[in-house]
Amino acid sequence: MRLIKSVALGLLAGTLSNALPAPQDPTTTVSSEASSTLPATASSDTAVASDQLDQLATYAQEQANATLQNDSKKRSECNIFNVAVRREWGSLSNKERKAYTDAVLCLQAKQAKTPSSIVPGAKSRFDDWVATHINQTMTIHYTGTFLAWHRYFTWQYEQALRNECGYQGYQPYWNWANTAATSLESSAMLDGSAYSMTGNGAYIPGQGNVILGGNGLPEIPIPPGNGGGCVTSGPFKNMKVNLGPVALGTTNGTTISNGDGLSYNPRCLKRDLTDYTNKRFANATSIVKNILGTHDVYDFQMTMQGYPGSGDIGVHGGGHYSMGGDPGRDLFVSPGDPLFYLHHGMIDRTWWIWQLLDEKTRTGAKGISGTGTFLDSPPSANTTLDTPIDLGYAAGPPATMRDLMSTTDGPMCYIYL
Ligand SMILES: [Cu+2]
Repeated sequence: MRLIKSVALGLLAGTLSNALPAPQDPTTTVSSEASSTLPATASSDTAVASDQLDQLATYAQEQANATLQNDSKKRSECNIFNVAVRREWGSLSNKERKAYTDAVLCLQAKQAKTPSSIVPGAKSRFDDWVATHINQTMTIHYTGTFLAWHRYFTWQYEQALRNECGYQGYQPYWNWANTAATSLESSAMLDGSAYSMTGNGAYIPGQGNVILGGNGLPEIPIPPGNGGGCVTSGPFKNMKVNLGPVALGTTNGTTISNGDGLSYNPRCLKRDLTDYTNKRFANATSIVKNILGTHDVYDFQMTMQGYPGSGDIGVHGGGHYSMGGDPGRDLFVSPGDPLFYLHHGMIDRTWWIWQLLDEKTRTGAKGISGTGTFLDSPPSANTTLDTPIDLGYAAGPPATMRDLMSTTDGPMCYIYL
């Protein structure tokens, strides 16, 4: 525990470089074992970063427990006895994994609440979430609401699984550091078994790069993965993606869309699991860099999403683009792949850990930075604690940013293990 405290204290005192061995950037470290296509990652440095991540998570748990036990200042009913605990997919039993995917399939079989006059392609309760994300994409990414909006979105999805589909567990998350250290397809989450989140798509040979960036910024070529086609196994083998595409990056370097993406366009779920992207942008070092290397929320959320022009797509883009496929590579339609919610579970966990290193500041007004539009274009008002977050037909009622800054002091009551 002493080391954990020193990590946090070092951060608070601004003496991080003295308190911790600096995690190395895997892209600049050359290992003799590295293949020519993957970023070289010295395993010892990765191990250091992995340990640091575990220590930081433990510290966050201790902080959260202390807050939950001391309820004099709290405005919610959340306490140490009723707090939900979200866990990593690999730590769930087969029974727990199947309970989760069964609940997702249940949501996909339930009628949509979105009127078909508004979103004709929304055919299921699951699609209500996809439609809401499509409709709000330009006002929830690179905005002041990014972190809180996706926190609420994921939490309401978890609530629907529990309240509408009888799921007794909580939202699992995908620790990118684990799959970056091994491979996506060898993980319990993506091995394609009946107890996975379904695996890769069928292999399509000869794919080219997906090109990100552009529009005046340097291009970021993302190599194809080792799938690309329809998924072939696991619980979501037969699922239909009904909405989109809106801005789907393809492996011939183009982007395709089907108008506003709201019409009915049923097709298979495609994946193109891309270890390169996971290892390059969402490894243990990049996660720790987010948490320890950033001192204000502006830097935290920009590092996470990637500073435009930096050539880095951050852990957020890293997770999304390592799923690949359709709708995984579509910024608008990405919640159409059920893996989205495990990815955003980890985004939220990373924010949660970072917040608990300086809880008062980072769950208050100073924990918000940005406006209501994508990179403030067109210019819009600053996001504040009073800014409403409305998930449309997916879930109500609207919350405010104030409700969403803490996972234990407001309408929500959960922590991460
Ligand atoms: Cu999003």
